Amino acid sequence: MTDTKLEKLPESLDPKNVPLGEAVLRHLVYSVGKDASHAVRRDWCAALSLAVRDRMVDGWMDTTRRIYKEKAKRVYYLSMEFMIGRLLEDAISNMGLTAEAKGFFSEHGLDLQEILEAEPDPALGNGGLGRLAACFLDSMATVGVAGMGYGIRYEHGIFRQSFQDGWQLEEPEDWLIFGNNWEFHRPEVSYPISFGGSVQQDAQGKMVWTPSERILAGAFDTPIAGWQGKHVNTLRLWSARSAETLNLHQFNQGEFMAASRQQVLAESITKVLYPGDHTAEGRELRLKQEVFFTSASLQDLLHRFLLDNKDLTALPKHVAIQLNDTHPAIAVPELVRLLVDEHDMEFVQSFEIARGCLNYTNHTLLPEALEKWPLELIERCLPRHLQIIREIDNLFAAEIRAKFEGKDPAPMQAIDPHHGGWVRMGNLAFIGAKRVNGVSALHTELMKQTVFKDLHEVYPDRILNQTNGITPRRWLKECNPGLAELITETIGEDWVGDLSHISELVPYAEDKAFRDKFKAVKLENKKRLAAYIQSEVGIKVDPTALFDIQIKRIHEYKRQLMNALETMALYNAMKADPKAGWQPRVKIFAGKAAPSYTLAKLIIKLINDAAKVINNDPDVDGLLKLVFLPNYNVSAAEILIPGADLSEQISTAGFEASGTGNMKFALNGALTVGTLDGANVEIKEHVGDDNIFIFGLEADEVAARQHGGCQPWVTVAETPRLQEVVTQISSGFYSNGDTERFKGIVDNVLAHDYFQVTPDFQAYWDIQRKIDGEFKDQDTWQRMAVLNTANMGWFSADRTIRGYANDIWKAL
Ligand code: Z16
Repeated sequence: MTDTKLEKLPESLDPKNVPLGEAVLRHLVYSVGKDASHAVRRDWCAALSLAVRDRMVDGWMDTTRRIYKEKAKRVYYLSMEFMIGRLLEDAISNMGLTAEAKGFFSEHGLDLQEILEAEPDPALGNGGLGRLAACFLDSMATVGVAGMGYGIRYEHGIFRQSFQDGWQLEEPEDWLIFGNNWEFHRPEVSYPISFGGSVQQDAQGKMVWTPSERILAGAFDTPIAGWQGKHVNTLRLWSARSAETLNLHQFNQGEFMAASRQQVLAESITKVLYPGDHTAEGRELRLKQEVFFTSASLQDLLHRFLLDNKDLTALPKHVAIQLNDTHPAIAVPELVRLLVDEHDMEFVQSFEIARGCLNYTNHTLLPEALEKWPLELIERCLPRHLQIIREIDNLFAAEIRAKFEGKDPAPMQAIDPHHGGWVRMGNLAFIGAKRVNGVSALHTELMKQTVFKDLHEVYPDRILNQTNGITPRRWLKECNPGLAELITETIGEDWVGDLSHISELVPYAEDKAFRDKFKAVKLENKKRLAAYIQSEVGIKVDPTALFDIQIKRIHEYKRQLMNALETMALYNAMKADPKAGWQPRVKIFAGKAAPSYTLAKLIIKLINDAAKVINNDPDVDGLLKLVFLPNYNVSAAEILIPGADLSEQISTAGFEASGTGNMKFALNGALTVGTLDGANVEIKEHVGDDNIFIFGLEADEVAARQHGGCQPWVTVAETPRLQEVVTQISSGFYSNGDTERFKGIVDNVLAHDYFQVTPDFQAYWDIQRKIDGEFKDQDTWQRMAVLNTANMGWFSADRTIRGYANDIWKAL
């Protein structure tokens, strides 16, 4: 640091002393370099972002100073994914600048909403896991946890989805193409990350790793302001570059490609997000991504710790690290390696330190999602880490043998020696963690009974639950301004910073005038959604129909197929008797399928093909529409969720760890049709049995059926509406007579049906018809809708973060 007398900046430089509009104009000209008369929306968006960012910086530095002064415990949230979505509205809203910004732009004949929409949507994640990390950033800053997010600055986020003849097409996403006005590049913050090579013992007996490849991790910081901007945390994303400089000699000889080889190889590490959501990606590049951001983050946090501490044994007192799934589980051996190899500590003590800081969140029980790496790959890329993993495994085995006589530690160890040898990252994370948590009450129980049964028996105090939550700022205040205003004018604004206050709405469920206003807001939101549908896919829908929405990644266990089959059965029934007084419905789907998930992509094609038939059939015009919206992302969710009447949460019981979309819908006054799965169970407890539509098999029944042989073809034969639909699909009714196209789906349902679509179909049909009836009684429906909004306070991510802070991090 330089020696300067300059401690406090002159008042005149404080951005708060300049009206926001003036700051925007100054940035437009002097930062963006555009004349107001030539500026396009994107330029205004850039100028506004920079002006708002200026307002955040003081709070950001204050927060840093306060953390130092108070020696607050630091929390590091390590996540491969942060699905942050657009940041400008969040920043304006949390900084209390909405009215000022709106006013300035309308004075100049511009619409703030349109300028907000010019911001690209950073989609640095696949689904719930990445969005949860983003909600946690907002809540850590709101609650006042000294938290920092660490992740990867992917050049390309999740692919952009479009449809070609109803088939999913994947195109690269390019969020950085016009620059990123939120981030601060920190060229001076850079750490080496090593791979390959070999390990030798030196004369003192110390292990010395000589890597064959070295890459640099560079830091990019985004400030994250909590509600009312008092506390501003940092999201630090790492970008890879080569440690080698350009080979000028080769370059001058005209060998341009060869000269740039090192750069290209290094930069490939942070090029693109892997698009699999529930599949472990066994590729070397994925392993390198995981090591890359985990090692950079650990080096960075150790460096920060050592700025004002000398004794690394005190690390667990000052630092808590949360591993978001097993993706950063290499942190267990990496932290030990840094302590032993770089800071000359003993192995056993180093492992105790690691086990004092690290915690692991599990997000799924699906076996195909549990990461495991071939020993051969770990040995080749990370020879020193493999040695340390073996040492940790030995220490763990000794601990088990000492505590439990006759217990075989082998099935619990990180290394599975069978079939060529594997490193099981879930086991490694569990062994190296102080606390392990699930993400809903049911999921945590199932963790104890299934994947971590044996480890739970030997460490019964390690597993605990932290039910997921969502930030009410983005998922109510910003995405649903109409409802937010109605709530605020009814009970005041406290709910934004403390969602438990929303329960003050409960008595208003009995107030007819309030219900009518609530319904009017919903109708406006449905009109906005109808306009969005019209512009995206050209389908006209009636805003007074029942809007029934299922939006999430496409997966067999989420059972979009069951919803689609029910839609086709409803179509048949309506067509057979159009005058039977049907409740008009709009069935809306959106979601991406992993590019390699053939069956999921076929389900998309089936829905798109069915939409073509149903939407063009005059017999059901005004009764039924089917819509699949392309490129579902955070921005689309912000339009879809406020416009929903019915939220589809119909996963096979026992398979959805929590769900968070379920919470967003219910908070925005949609009723849930769902199974007793994930957080649905807890939503039911909060909103009340009478205000939610629960159906279907329960988790234990599902497990029994999956293990015992069941015969789906028999069930289909016994379920006439389902039988009819299956026959139509296989005879080419939705595929111009092509009987081959959907064979993959039909065969799967008839022969295996692992996810229990056939046994749940009739119950699903029945409850949907019950829903039709209840929707017709709008007074009762609106009463239930109000009670959903009013009873969702507990699902704030602020509550979740307090839970982590109290039970896991000891940081409040
Ligand atoms: C993901 O989004 C989730 C789990 C997982 O293993 C991988 C990804 Cl990318 C989801 C769960 O499916 C969902 O139930 C849960 O709500 C979410 O993680 C956040 O915990």
